[in-house]
Amino acid sequence: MSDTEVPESHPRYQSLLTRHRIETGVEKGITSPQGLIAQGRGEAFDYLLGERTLPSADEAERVAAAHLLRARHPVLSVNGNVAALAPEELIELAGVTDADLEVNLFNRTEERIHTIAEHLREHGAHEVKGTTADERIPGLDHERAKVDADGIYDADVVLVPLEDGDRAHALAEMGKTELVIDLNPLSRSPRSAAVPIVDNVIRALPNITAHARDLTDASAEELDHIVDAFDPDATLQAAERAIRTNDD
Ligand code: PTJ
Repeated sequence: MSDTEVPESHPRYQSLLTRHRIETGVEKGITSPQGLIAQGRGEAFDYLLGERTLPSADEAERVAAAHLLRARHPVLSVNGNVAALAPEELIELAGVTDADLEVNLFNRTEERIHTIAEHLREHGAHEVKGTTADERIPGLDHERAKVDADGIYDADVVLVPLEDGDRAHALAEMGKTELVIDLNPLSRSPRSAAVPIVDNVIRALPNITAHARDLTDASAEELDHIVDAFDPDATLQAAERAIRTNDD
């Protein structure tokens, strides 16, 4: 079934659409089979969050936009799930914030790296990093550690959607500012992030882009103020509260 064959009137339209994108991603060799399991976990949390962007997540998305805009070298890390779910949204955000796109996989194979890079180019990306893999993130085993020297290795700010906990921790240890999108507020990755974004990547990416557009003319002082006023723990607590009590 293609995207267009899901009836828009269906009460769980967005969720069905998302499933089909992931399924197609697996069929095309973009998403790993484990990506299906990650998707299932994400769906459960999204259901508990009411499949909406919480006010606390919207604030975190604005802060993420401010970080990307003031960064020396921002990079958007791309895995097999986000590539299948939101390729155009990723490319748009990279364009608005002048960020690099780098394919960086948990279950790394050269074939999947190239398939994803090609998929992004088909959706309009000019340059996609991740194929050189000439540097390593310290503290991780061989395949998961591979990054481009002029990409994630050099970046000061990295947006990592759906990252595994170990790598999120290792990137933070390298001193990088991590912006992590993850629907599970209890997961280790958002907990090691400077900016945890507890939202679905499908909603989060276009919203970060909208905030970035809004902040394009903001002064350096204004961006600093947005970043400095942010409290990551309060965001995580707000998301957990929303899940437990069904309240913002
Ligand atoms: O393509 P690869 O090889 O890099 O692999 C990517 C996955 C996601 C399979 C890999 O990183 C993995 O196994 O991740 P985990 O440990 O299952 O964690 C995935 C996290 O993402 C979970 O906390 C989910 O709740 C969350 N998640 C799943 N779908 C979404 C999501 N968060 C935001 N938006 C989603 N659509």
